[in-house]
Amino acid sequence: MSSRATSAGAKPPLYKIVMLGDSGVGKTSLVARLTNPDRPMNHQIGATMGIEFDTQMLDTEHGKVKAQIWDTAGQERFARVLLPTYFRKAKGVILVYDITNAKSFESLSERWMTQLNDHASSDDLAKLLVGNKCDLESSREVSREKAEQFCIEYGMNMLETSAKSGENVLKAFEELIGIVHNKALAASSKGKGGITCHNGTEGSGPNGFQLDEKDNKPSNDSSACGC
Ligand code: G3D
Ligand code: MG
Repeated sequence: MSSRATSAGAKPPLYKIVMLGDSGVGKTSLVARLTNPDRPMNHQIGATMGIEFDTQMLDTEHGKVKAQIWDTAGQERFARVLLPTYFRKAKGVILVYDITNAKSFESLSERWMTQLNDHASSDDLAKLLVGNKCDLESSREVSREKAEQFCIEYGMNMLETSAKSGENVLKAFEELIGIVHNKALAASSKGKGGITCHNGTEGSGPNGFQLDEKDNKPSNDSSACGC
């Protein structure tokens, strides 16, 4: 390991990232594909009824980092109540639409970007647009050009993925976490803080994510922080 953040016995930094997008676009399937890459897609996955998260170690150009990936139901009924908690201390967001469902793409600008701006400090937040279900090319309703236009408008990159085949799934999470980590390193070197350690303390500032990765409670672990 060669990075500054993961040198000499230090635990890798932990970043919270959140999945956003309409119900049915494949958010849960993308997370499952990332965390269990060899498992065939589970067609029994039900609509998520609250908030849940999973963690995954990912590579960046500056070494390994840990992503804590939050996933929620797309239903507005739940989302409205849960959004403040959902976005709290998030460092990155994956905005997901279904390339075979034009409505899911329109929801991004009509609903999800607004909620993002209302509940998250967007200066701080890295964003990636993901067009999922690219294995269903013959049913495509959203052109790449349209998605690219959205990216220009909102200032983010995009990838098309398939949770079914696995195409670009790892790449998408790695791309986002790479942006998040670079931002944190830049903030840290300016003395603003941004890298968060597993014990809930932070390298040099107040903006980190302070929940324990396992149980979502403040951590009591007082092990050494290597940030
Ligand atoms: P959500 O978490 O955004 O609500 P899910 O979406 O992950 O629950 O997925 C919704 C449905 O889309 C599921 O089908 C799932 O199998 C399917 N799906 C997810 N990603 C892909 C993909 O990349 N390609 C294809 N072809 N299907 C996908 P069911 O039938 O269980 O509703
Ligand atoms: Mg889900």
